[in-house]
Order: sequence, then structure tokens, then C-alpha cells
Amino acid sequence: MQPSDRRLANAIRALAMDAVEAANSGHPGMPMGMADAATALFTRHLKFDAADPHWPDRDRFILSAGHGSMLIYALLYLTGYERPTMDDIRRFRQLGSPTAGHPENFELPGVEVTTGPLGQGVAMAVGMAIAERHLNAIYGDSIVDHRTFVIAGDGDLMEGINHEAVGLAGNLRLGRLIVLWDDNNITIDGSTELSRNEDVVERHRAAQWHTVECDGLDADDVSRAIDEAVADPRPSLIRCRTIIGFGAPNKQGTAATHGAALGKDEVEAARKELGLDEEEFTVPDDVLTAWRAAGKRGAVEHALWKERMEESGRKDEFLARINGSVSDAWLHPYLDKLFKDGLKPVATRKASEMALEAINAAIPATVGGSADLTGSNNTKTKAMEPLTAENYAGRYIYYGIREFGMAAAMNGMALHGGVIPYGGTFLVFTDYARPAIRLSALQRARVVYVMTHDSIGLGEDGPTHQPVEHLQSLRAMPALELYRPADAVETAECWALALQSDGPSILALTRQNLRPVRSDAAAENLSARGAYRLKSAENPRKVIFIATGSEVEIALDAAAELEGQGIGADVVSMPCTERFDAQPRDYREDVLPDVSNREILRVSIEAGTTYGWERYTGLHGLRIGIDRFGVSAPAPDAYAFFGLTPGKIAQRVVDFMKQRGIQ
Ligand SMILES: Cc1ncc(C[n+]2csc(CCOP(=O)(O)OP(=O)(O)O)c2C)c(N)n1
Ligand SMILES: [Mg+2]
Repeated sequence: MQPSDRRLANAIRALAMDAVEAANSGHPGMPMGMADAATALFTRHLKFDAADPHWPDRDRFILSAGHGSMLIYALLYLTGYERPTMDDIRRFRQLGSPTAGHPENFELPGVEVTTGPLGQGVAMAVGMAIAERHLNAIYGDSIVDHRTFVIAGDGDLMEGINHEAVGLAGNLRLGRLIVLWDDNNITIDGSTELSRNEDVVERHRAAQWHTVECDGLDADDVSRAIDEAVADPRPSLIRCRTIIGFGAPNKQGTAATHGAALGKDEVEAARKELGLDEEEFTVPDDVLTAWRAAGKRGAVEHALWKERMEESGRKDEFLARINGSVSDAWLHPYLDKLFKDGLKPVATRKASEMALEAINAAIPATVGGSADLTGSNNTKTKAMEPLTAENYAGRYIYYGIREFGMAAAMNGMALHGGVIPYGGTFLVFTDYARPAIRLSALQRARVVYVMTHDSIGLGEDGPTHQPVEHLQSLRAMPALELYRPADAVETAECWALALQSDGPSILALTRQNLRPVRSDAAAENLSARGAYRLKSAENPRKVIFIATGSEVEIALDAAAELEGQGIGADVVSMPCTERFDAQPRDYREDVLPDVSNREILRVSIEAGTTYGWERYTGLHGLRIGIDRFGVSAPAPDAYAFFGLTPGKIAQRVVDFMKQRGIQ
């Protein structure tokens, strides 16, 4: 006899309680409250095949309420994914176990995205739903035809990013996106009444979503609501009324179940209440058999999909696209043409657009966009059509003024596969997108952030818009590559590197024109080493300038002044510190010889905070930059005000050398 849905759900509850108890850490309340809804979703609706978690046409499931990680670990185990094993679940939250505190996409196939920072799961799901519709428009229903399901908590829907995500999804009419809201009236501090009186459902309706309510503790009712959501062409919010910690007789319905082990006595009481085995980490045979059958439900559909794939004549192309490898074959022809046409002064944001013309023509997977600064970020190339509800085949997204929503959506698109997203805003507003940039890095999502107006060089908009600390603070983020190219050639090289990366990149680009600093075609991509000697000292070398982006031309001019005084100066262009740090010691030693600053003075020049540049100048080197907020003025005046001119810099270097007794 088929076990009841409630018994299937209770297997989730048991594993959640046991794992949290064993770790004495974790969140049992959410999985226990949503166990019935998750059972309905996984046994009746979600299209997946546990034997192949990478099946490209699987439905995507995102546990936005990532603190309830035991919900997804239990589901993956029960439906028969290779991992987590029961041993992994016993080692919940322990060092080296894939059952990490919060679900991590790089630990377990089946965990589509990393969640935990509330709100971002829903926002990434929007990106997944965009990627699905986009690929569907290109490859058709027989190859791409899936949905994106989300389980979200009160916290996910309270976060500011939710407004951005819901707005985006409504405007793009992402009917394949279905959010199940765990409406349990509880957050950590207690009742949601403490902090919320908005009508969450009406808010979604106002954003052109379909909404439906159900008893989240009744799998049949949840299933009815999912059917309704699937049938509706709008994105759907399913309000699942639940009780946090359901089944724990003394604690359910209270914040006490949110984020702590229930305790031995309460677990025992819950076992009785739910009719569970006394032994920990066990699942009754009939229950496990039913769950494993649910895990194979999609196998037939998967096989049929494979057949359609074979017949489509587009198998190799599609799989290559999903696989995501890109070539930089566009780069050399592009650079050749650049040199042939004659190099002119150009802002790197414009140089980026020029490179993108070649990139978007050569790489069909790119999908561009901007958070309402298209004309400033230069992100839209000529042939790009907008991606809209009427034309999902378009390759340009008007994200609106939603930097965080854009960044999170791009993470979802990148992790869906088949799409390489890039998107722009002003560099200063990386602060608005930063939590998603961090998740790009953590998740190894190939997203390219096109961040223009990268310094006081943006001029008149003034200190609110002039990034100062941004470059260094972004460089401090692990697994993120920040590129600050100096001219059109470096810009193209950096684009090539960003596209071939297996993680996120930021391109920091200027508003103002820059003079070309690279006039010869190099066989190798010089930016790939992160830093390279652009100019060698002519006189005996006493100074090494290390500069990035717009300050490279200033360094070249300052070096020329020093050479005129008989002081030899190298100029090192350093478009990417992270890449330089990863070079072999010999190379780093050659570019920045490890001698004392008395022998060779190292001078960094960057129109941003000097904090951290001692990494390359040494403690006794000279760091030239801006350690305060900017000024509202035309760019040349702002540069002069901060002493970022060749003459002032050359003078500072000479004075510094005298003061330090450097001959
Ligand atoms: C951005 C962010 N802020 C704060 C937290 C810490 N946090 C984790 S769960 C939670 C409460 C969420 O409430 P709800 O979504 O209703 O979850 P429930 O208590 O119902 O499981 C908070 C504040 C977080 N994970 N992410
Ligand atoms: Mg809640």
C-alpha cells in the first residue's frame, strides 16, 4: 500500500529533527512546517530525475529559505540522489560534509543555487526563469520547457530585494516561476506582527502576479494550488499557511523551533505525535520506497527528451551552449582591426561597447543589460533586441533601477546555464548589488559586471557618484576578479578573460576618454598576467610606477618627466591584481623586483583609496590616490585638485626620494 503523503512528509520532519539534534545546530522549524508542501511538489509536480541532476530540462527547485537546508538535504536523500547519503546527513553542518549549514550549489548536485542570505533565492529564481524562457525561444518546447519552483519564507519576502525581483518577474511575465510562501507568521524575533503589516499577496498582485492560497499542511491542497499556478500565465505566489515546527507538540508555532535543536524530550514527544520510529536517522522501508519511486518519476520524460534532442539536429550546439565554454577567437581579429583603423582616445566604457560588438556577434550566449544606465554603461550593442515578455529571444534586458535584483538575476541566469549574463551600472552602485556580487563569487557564477564611471574622473556628478573605496573593497572579495583596463586594447583583453573565467568578473571602466597606451599588437593577452611592464626605464631604474586604468597614462607621463631628470622609471600596468597575485614567483619578481625601496622606489597610482596598495609598493613605498570623498567638478579639475597630474606626481616622487635619501 502506498504510504500517505503525511507519512512521506514525516520522513522529512524526522531527518530534520535528527540532523539538527546531532549537530546541536540548525533550523528544524522551517523543514517541519513545509514538509507537506515539499512532498506535494516533489512527488507530484517537480520534473526531475534523481539519477541525472544535470538534465538540462529539469525543473529548477530553489530553497530560498536556505536556513531550512535540512529540507533540501532530506529531499535529495529521500528521492535517491547520489549525495547526500545518510552518513552525510548524520554529519550535517560538520567540516567537510556536503550538508553544509546552508545549501551550497558547489557541494551537491540538486542544490541549484547557494541560499541563506534571505531574499536572494527568489531573485536568482527570477534569473533562472528568464534563462529558461530565453532558451525556449531559441530552441523550442521540445528541448527547453521547464519551470522554476521556489520555497520562500517570510524573510525572503520582507527583504528589499524581493520588491526588485517581484517587479522584474511581473514585467517580464515569467509564468514559469512559482513561489511557495511558507506563511507561518514567525521569524526569529517572534510573530511577524512585530515587523510587518503589509498585505504580501496584494503586493504581488499589484506587481501583476497570480496568487493563490492553500493549507500548507495538506499535500492535496498544496497540489491543487500548484496546478492552478502552473495553469496561469503570470508568475505565481502560492501562500501556504503553515505552522513552524509542525509536529513538535510543545514548541510548534513558536520562534523557538526556528533555529535551534528541539531538545531530546521535545524530539521524543514529536516522534510520538507524528508516529515515527524511535530510532534516529531511519526511514521506514515503505516510505523510502515511495520516495525513491518519486525520484524516478521523471526518468521516462528524461528519456523522451533525450530522443527529441537526438532528432533535433541541434544536440551538439545545445549541449555546448549549456556546457558554457567560449572561445576568444573574436579577440585577435578585433584587435587587428583596432590597430588597422588607428587607435584613438576613447573612454573604456566605449571601448567595452566596441569589444561587445565583436563578442555579441561571436558568442550567442551573452545576454546584456543595465540597471537603467544603458546609454552610460554602453552595454547595448547595435543588433541587440530587448528581451521582453513579447520577445524572450531578445538579448538585452532593461532591468530598471534594480541593481541588486539585476545582479541576483544574473547569478540565476549564469547558474541555469546556456546564458552568459553581463550587466551594468555605475561602479559606485556595486554597493547596491554587493550581496549578490558576493554570491556570484561564492557560487562561481560567471557573471560579468560592467561597472562604469569608475572614479572621480566621472566629474560633475560629485562625491555621491564617485567611487573611492570601491576598487579596493571589491579586490578584497575572494574569488572575484576585478579588471581596470587602461585603454581599448586592455579592455578587449579583459573582456576575453572575463568571458573565459569560471567565476564572476567586474570591469571597472571610465566615463572619460583615455589615450591609447598599447600601440603594438602583442601575441599574448598581456592582461592575463594581471600586471605587466608597459614601459621600461631608459635611465638606470630608480622608480617603478604601478598604475591601473585611467591612471596608466598619467604614470607614463610622470615617468617621462622623471626620465627627463635622469631618473629611470618603469611603468607597470596592473589591470587585475588577483591575476598578478596568481603568477609564478619569477614573473612577479621580474615585474616588481623584491628589493628595498631605497634601491628602487615603488609608486602606486590609482584614483581611489590608497588602502591596501602597500601590498605592491611595500610599506615604505609611495601610494598616490584619494583617501577622502571626491569633489563635484569637471574631471580635469578634480584630477588636479587631488594632485593626480603627471607634474605633481613627478614632483612628489622626487621630493619623496630626497626625503628618504634615495640617490
Ligand atoms: C539577509 C539576511 N538577513 C538575516 C538573516 C538571518 N536570518 C536567518 S533566518 C531569519 C528569519 C527568517 O524568517 P522566516 O523567513 O520567516 O523563516 P522561519 O523563521 O519562518 O523559518 C533571519 C533573520 C539571513 N539569513 N539573511
Ligand atoms: Mg516565517
